[in-house]
Amino acid sequence: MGVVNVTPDSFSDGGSFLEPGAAVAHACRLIEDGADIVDIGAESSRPGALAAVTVEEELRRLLPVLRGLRDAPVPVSVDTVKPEVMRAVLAEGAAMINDINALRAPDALAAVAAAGAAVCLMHMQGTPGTMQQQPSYDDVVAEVKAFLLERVSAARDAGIAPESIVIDPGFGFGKTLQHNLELLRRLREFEVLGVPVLAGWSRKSSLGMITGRPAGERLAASVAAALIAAQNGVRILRVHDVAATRDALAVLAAVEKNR
Ligand code: HH2
Repeated sequence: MGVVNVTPDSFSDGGSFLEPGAAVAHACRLIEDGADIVDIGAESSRPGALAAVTVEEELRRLLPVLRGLRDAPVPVSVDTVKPEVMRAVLAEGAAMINDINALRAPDALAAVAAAGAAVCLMHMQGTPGTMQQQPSYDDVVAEVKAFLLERVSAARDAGIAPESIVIDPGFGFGKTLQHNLELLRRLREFEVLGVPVLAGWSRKSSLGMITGRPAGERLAASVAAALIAAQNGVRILRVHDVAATRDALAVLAAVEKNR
């Protein structure tokens, strides 16, 4: 899953693709590089993000990009927490909603169910404004798993097809470095939920803590984390750098094939 941020303030690429033509061109580049899904987001969820984007502004950013990708050869996902935005982008051809809030907003479950769309349900402790202040768990894997199990049940009960549901432990969303590493190490345990697991480690601050590098210099660390996630059973990797991640996955696939 290749990331396209149509925002002025995303933590690693804010402002680069705010103009619709630039966003569409970037999405096409990611598809050429081998992305199987592109994920378009118009509201940053970076830690400490406070200024919520209005529905009107989010749609003003998203709709021209979706129109530009109408004939894209891969499904387009939209990263949003707002049911009004979900309904509008699904009507405009988006195939998937990627919700860092796991469809907890009133009417979000119904919006996805009505369109027969796919969804990614992500775990987050707190809200983007406060989530990194004091993340705390007794058992991070058990608690994230219990939350996702409840959200998968809610999605199924709302009429979302089981084969259209993906889960994500939400790396960096209300988690310390140690929480993120514990989840990465134990990703296989999420397979018991019976739906594909998605992971997003790309350029995240935990990688900065490990390497001491700023967001723009975390490519090697991001690829390493993606590879570990893939080895631990993750089916979808949400990344900014598709070509490099593809190469790493090709090496892993070659090793697995001749095992
Ligand atoms: N991470 C970000 C945004 N959306 N969605 C899922 N499912 N999983 C993630 O790990 C995830 C996500 C943050 O990355 P990015 O979109 O590059 O930054 P920003 O939120 O600042 O736009």
